[in-house]
Amino acid sequence: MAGKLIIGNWKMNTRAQSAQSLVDALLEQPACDQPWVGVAAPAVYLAALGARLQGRSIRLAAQDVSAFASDGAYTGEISAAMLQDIGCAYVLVGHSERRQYFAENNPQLLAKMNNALAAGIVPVLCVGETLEQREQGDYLEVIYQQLAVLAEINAGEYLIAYEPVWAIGTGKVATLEQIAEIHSAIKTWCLQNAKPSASIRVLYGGSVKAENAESILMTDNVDGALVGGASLDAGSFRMICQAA
Ligand code: G2H
Repeated sequence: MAGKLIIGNWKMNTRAQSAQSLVDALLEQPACDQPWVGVAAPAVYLAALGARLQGRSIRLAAQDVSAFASDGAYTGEISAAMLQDIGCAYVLVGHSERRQYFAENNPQLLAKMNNALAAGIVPVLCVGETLEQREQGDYLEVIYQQLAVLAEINAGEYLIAYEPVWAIGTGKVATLEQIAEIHSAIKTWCLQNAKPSASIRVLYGGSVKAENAESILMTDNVDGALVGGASLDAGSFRMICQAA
């Protein structure tokens, strides 16, 4: 099933030693050491992991990037240029946890997307509805509002990750029909409203694990997976990569 992209999102987990061990374990697995596999590690470990990944195929990813474009007095911020400097290929933008805990909004996310693109990093715009929004029935409108950022992007390659908030870290997985519906709707919206990316690729995220990866990855319009909890276990992540 070549052509699917798998990105592990470690979130705020690991320590220096366990992060290195996890990457080492992945590098030992041919299914993982592939250019269509990425690891989004905590920012403090990216440089060391980037050095470890030199000359290997796994891509380095960041979990966030500053909305500020240039160097300056922005305490605590990490710029796209810094991420590019240490070899990041991807950066997550607007993960639901950042929308929830840091109130990230579309103008900020547009700035982050543009900064990543200017630095030659592929941004992964994360979208998804809460359980309440799904139950109210207006989940497509919620997702379209989140996608609106893409209508402001002028050029460059980006990815989209559909992550229903109610399926994140909960063990609840969207049904294959729900996934197919939203992925199709996202691609249709992009064709009608977004400045074209090289191709429109949509990853699914939300309790992806070894047991369900293959069926999810075979679903129409699913171009890969963003994997949280299961990416912290090398054996589980290997099986997900094998399904790709
Ligand atoms: C969604 C996903 C990875 P998990 O946040 O981004 O996490 O697989 O733990 O649901």
